[in-house]
Amino acid sequence: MKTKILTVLKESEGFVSGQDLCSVLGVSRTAVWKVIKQLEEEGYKIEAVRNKGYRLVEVADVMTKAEIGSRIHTKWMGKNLLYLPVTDSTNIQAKKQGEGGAPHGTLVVADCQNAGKGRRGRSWSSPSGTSIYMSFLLRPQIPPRCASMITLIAGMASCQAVREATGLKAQIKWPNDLVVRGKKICGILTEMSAEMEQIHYIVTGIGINVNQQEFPEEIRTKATSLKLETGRDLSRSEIIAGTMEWFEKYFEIFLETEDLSRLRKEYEGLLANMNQEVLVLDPKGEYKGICRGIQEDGELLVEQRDGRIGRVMSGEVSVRGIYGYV
Ligand code: BTX
Repeated sequence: MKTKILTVLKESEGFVSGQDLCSVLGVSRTAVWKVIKQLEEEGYKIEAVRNKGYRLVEVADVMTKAEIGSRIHTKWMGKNLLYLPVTDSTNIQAKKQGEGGAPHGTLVVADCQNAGKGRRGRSWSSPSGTSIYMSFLLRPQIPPRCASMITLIAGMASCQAVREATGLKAQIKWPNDLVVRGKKICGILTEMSAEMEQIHYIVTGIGINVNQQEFPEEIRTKATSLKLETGRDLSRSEIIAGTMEWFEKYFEIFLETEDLSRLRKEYEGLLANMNQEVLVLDPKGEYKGICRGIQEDGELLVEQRDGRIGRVMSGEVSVRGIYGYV
């Protein structure tokens, strides 16, 4: 009911009478009043005027299940939503949802993680009250070798959502980071439960630094947040909902071909490495080259000195710019 009241208040330009809210929702005036009080406690500013009703004055960065739910306008992505004020890691929780039979598109969001995970045992700094930690569960009928492409699609979706909400020229650092002006604002971690031929489920986790103003010493020089880059507070719920909408759209295009052939050009338009010199940290030996985009299966194309195009598989190597982080 809270989500419905919020949605009605957001969609109306002026006041909504208490009577209208009661009849739309089929509940008593007292029930409506109680929900309005709860919303105020969560940080919404709601004006209540006798004979006029209620009006939503301001929504800054409220992050609750109702707020996120009222913003997600998708067919299936993020429709089943689990919100946790504190958790170990949303990826761990989404995997539990996967084991428990939760539906395709289930989204887990937390305000704080105390065991946020990066790749290969690294950790993800996850303080409360400022940033986005979200993981979603997918049950696609695709071969396991296609799973790594989901990270790239999640990168496109979050990049577009960040651009829309901030106006910043966020870019993708292949394969799993977003950067703004050469500094990291987002990391993506995809995990999979599968057999040789069949995927049970995939969990993709996205962490975005939104309103953070300080970072731990060890990442201070390479991390930034959307607030530090724009100078204003941003709504985490808006960025989460935007990511869900873009992801659903891109994922459906991906499923048509089970590769990135129809998304490749758009991906390359968002790619920070595009036509830049990169250093490929291949375990068999480092080499430098120019990034020439991606292959249909998501591998990075790197033109070497002799003109040969090398293909870099995600997971095997890291790609760093030669000057600075990107
Ligand atoms: P990664 O291994 O590429 O990046 C981790 C590295 O990034 C760390 O070793 C550190 O140097 C740096 N780092 C840590 N925290 C931050 C931060 N907040 N901002 C910028 N740089 C940072 C990238 O792994 C994948 C991260 C996924 C995080 C999400 S959050 C929701 C979901 N749940 C979960 O446990 N992980 C994912």
